Amino acid sequence: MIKILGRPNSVNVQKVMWTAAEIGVNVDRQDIGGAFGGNDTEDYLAKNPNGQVPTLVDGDFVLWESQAIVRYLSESHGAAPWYPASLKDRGLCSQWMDWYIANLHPAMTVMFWQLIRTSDADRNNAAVATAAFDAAKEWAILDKHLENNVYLLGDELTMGDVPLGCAAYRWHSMDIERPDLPNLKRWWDSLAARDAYKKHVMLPLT
Ligand SMILES: N[C@@H](CCC(=O)N[C@@H](CS)C(=O)NCC(=O)O)C(=O)O
Repeated sequence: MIKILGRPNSVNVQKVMWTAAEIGVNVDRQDIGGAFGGNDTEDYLAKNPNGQVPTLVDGDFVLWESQAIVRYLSESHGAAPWYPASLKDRGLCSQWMDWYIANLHPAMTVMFWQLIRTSDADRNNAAVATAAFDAAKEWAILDKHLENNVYLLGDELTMGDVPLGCAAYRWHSMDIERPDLPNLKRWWDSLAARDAYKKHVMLPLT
């Protein structure tokens, strides 16, 4: 069975676990990283030299980088529309997946660390406000796209929704000022109604 090494409250592990659940792949997830530790051992670093989670182990094949793992599972076990049949649609999935990392993840990380992992006394509220402002500009781009699309690629949920979908839970759950982005909210509400998303993504922020 495919193993996923990584703690369930990691957003990057969540991308992988949500994907696996949507496409019906049974995986054996093991608690590594964060409070569980185990990601600084010689054995773990031999698999993933970054000492980060997640890491996939499929027989003698090892893969790290959450979005590479999402693509690997989707291509090996998923079917259209989740793993789109057309090269162009797969390109569009990658576009949104990579856009999330490049444009939204930095600001989302600042907010998460400041609001969830930093004590009230030590919090840099100016940094939170700046990150929320920067992220809102990016979420507005997605909101505009979702004006005419139910999901990122149109009418069907695909692997391209995964990274932004995981981040959307955090965006709507953290104590920040959010502009009204109705299409984004409608898309996120539709994700939040899915069993696999509830089980793997909508976990307490810790
Ligand atoms: N680019 C990597 C980033 C992985 C990453 O930053 N993982 C974090 C958790 S979200 C981590 O391993 N932190 C250390 C730990 O959990 O101990 C990916 O997408 O897989």
